[in-house]
Amino acid sequence: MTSIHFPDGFLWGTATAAYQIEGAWDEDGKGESIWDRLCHTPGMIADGSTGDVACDHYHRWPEDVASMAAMGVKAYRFSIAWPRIFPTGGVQVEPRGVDFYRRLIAALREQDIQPVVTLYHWDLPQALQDRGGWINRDTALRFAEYADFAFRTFGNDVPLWVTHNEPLIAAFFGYGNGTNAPGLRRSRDVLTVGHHLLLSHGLAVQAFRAARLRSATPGAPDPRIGIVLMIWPHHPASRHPRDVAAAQRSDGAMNRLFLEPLFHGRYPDDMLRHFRRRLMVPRVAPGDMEIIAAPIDFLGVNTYTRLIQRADPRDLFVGARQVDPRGPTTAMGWEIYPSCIYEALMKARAYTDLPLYITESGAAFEERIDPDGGIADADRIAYLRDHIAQCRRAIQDGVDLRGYFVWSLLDNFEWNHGFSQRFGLIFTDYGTLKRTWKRSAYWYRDVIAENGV
Ligand code: IFM
Repeated sequence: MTSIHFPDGFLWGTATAAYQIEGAWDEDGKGESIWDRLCHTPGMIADGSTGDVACDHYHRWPEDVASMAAMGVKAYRFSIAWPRIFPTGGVQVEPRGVDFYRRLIAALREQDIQPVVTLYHWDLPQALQDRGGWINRDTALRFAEYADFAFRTFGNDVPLWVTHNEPLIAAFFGYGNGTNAPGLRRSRDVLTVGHHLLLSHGLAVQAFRAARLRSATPGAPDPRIGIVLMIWPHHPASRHPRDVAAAQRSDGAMNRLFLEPLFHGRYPDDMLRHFRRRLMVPRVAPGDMEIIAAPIDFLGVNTYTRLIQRADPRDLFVGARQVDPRGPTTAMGWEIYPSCIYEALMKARAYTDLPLYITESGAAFEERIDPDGGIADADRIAYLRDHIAQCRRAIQDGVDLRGYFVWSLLDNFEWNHGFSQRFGLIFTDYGTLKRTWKRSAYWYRDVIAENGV
């Protein structure tokens, strides 16, 4: 295989999210989140597990930071648990939660690892859910206050800020089909939830601009702000016009419904018409779209596979059903389709020429520790290699791609799949919480050192 090199300064990173790794769910004054509540509700998580302990990163973070330093990663994307800082969503600050993130950020900077901080990776304070959660417009205002606090507290030490991770999942899976927290099936409110998430993003961007952050590192660029969207390509199962239209609708719901408001200040007309027939109408107040479309500095793209869609009127939301993958899959059942990276980046570029980052890319496979103590995850190495090659292809075709973040640093709590899906470069033994580098971690260390594959 020929070698592939990346532009100088390309940001090689790893990614995690608070609920998936931290544990310590009720320690040091942390408030309950909607994921705590969902996981404590019997029957909601495939293997009956919870994130109560998860990877115990809350206590073992020095070891995890040391691991990243040894791997040579340039950036670490993690999220702040909102209820760790504001146990009930606002007003009362919990200083022990603030200290935890302050120490983590300082340790990363000491190792020359850039912190990339996501403000919302789905763990809403339960106290806000009790007042309607994201159906209630007030939650967007509370989010802006929390964001403002985070900017003013940690801002100068964080070069890249992300308002939301995959608002699509928070809206459709949290409030639509109920598989994710808060586990509601309120299809008529889903678009309003999505709208309030986007509105809260725009309000946070306003707070960010008002905070006028300056880099703590002399000569380094000042902190920047963006959002992370899930952008997966949607392909029709056949050339039949019904399937083509089905793929357009699912692309509309998953991708365009978020890209268009952020970059064009409006929702896609075809999707508004489609959803109106299903009595799904977002509650938009005058001025909201301008707030949502406020200029940002970069866009993060999470992409893992493609979806092949067939028309199916029984589907509640888009009238489309995913057909079986057309090739080998990961343990999640997701087709291994490296071109998803290229197609997702091209899709993003059709909306913006802002710098882009692949903020998540990775795969779960079934694996265990070999008798010799190693974990020979050749399938993950092949996956990452082929997906990274697609990043290079996009750069060659003019995409301003600035970085690539492997999901995930370590095996962790995969939401409603519990601990059954291992995405990590590092193996987590959930009994002892011992971490063991998989072969892919060593491989990634070499990729970073050589700035290429
Ligand atoms: O684990 C998730 C992450 O929290 C959001 N993006 C997709 C990952 C894999 O499913």
